[in-house]
Amino acid sequence: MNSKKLILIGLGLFLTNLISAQYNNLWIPDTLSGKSFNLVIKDTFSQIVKGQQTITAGINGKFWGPTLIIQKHDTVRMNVLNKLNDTTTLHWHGMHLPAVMDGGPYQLIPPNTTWRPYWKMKNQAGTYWFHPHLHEMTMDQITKGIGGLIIVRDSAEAALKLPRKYGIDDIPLVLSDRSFTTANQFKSVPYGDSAMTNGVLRAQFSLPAQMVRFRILNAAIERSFNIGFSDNRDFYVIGSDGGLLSTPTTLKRFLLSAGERVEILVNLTGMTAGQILDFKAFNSTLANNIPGGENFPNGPFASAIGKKDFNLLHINIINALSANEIKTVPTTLVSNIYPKAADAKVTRYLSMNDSTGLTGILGPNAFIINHKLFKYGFNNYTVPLNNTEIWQIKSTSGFAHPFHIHDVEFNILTINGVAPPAEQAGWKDVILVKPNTTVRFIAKFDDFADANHPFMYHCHISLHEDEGMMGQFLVTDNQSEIQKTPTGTVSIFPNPANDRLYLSANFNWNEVYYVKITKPNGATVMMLPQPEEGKAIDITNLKTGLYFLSVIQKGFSQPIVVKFVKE
Ligand SMILES: [Cu+2]
Repeated sequence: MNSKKLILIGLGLFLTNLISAQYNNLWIPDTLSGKSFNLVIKDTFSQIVKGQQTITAGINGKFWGPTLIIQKHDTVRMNVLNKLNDTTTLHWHGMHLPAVMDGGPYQLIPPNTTWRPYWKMKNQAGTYWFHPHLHEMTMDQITKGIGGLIIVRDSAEAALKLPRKYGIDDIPLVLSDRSFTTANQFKSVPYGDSAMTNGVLRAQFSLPAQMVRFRILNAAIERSFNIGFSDNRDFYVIGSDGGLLSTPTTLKRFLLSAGERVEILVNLTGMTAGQILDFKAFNSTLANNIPGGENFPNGPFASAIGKKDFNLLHINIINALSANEIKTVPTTLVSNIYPKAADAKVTRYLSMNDSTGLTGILGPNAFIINHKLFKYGFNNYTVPLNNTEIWQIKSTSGFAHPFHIHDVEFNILTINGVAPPAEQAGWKDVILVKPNTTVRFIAKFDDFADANHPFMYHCHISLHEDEGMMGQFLVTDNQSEIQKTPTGTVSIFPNPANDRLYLSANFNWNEVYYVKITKPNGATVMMLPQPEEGKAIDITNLKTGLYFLSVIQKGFSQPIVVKFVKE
């Protein structure tokens, strides 16, 4: 071989490395499976850009958190320890559960406190997530990276020929965007200058030449992503927020808004190893009033990728894993039974508005719902337990807002009077309501929520939510007012205690709504929503000393307080 040829080969290798150096390998979050999950939220550092590390927050890690894999019908127990310096909350987005377990803005977890919610998984197989929901701090805490995915599995999904090898042909893709200071730190802004996939800038990943499944979450603060592929190939939507559709639907573009999830199949069969493909956001075609479609040259809503097309994942094709991998899209998926409009007991009329003149914490430009800013302690609706209801969301705002409601998965009846497109006709918990648009959806409300722990509905653009574009509702079979002073008594044994604590009450245990353990200085160390009767409270991790244990009875605002000593 002559030297000229060697130089050319060397140059070729150099260029290849240079090209791949543009990209960073996609990070796939670890999985946790089972019925009990330990989640530690903490401040940390992460190497996101070259040079100085970025101050981040993560769950059991440096940025974002593990993917929880949960079987339908299992009772799951969460041990959430807040090691941040600030109070936070952890909301189980899309989960059908009692409000006291929901992790909304009323279920505060102070620093160094363990919160132990539990619930029976009623959701069907699908992609859900969890994230902080501390009012006025949601945007900051999500920006730092706190969150994680939940994959629910069930027998109906397991019976289908779908890719489900996590991280191999079933790929979690968490889309967001960030801006950095010159010192590589996150800016808490509605729009970032760089797209981020699973916490990675300019992500690349190798995918086999076969049918591949993407579970895509929009975890951005404000931006929507108009997803598609660089060669404009078809993809197949198989699932929306609350589970699989009845049948797949073929698309080239899908507009995914903040908080929303979509599951798609992309058929890479027939491609050859070494080929490349880009998964992109085609945001240049978005209207100015769609999040991400603005093209401000400067100001708080300007960003380098506003109204532009940009990459979300650079895909390097590798050989199919075997000759008998899935190559076709199923013709049908699951049979979904939605509530019927005729079963609705009431229609509630909500509107999303521009609040010219109303001043929120972030200034006078807040968007609002029903012409009111969110106010702690103010209840907007009381839904009778087990009611089927139609909610109509009418936008008078000049900007599109992704409407999200807690507790239920809903089914869209109409958008501006006509049936929704197939990809939005399944179970949903977020819907982008565009200007001059009216969305009607139906849902059944069968989880309890009282004024101590209400459910929320809000715009899922965290900035708008923090500004007060939110409301709350109760779900109750008992319309009576919350009373102040409880009459019951609670006893603790053993006392002093070493590792396990048992409680008994002189009233029906089902009335126990909340148990909280605090130190004499008032600092909370443990929060136990609706602890089960006869089940020991594990206090192994408490330091020795005196503690106060408060029991809140359903329907009362003041707790019953008893003391105990940890030996
Ligand atoms: Cu909004």
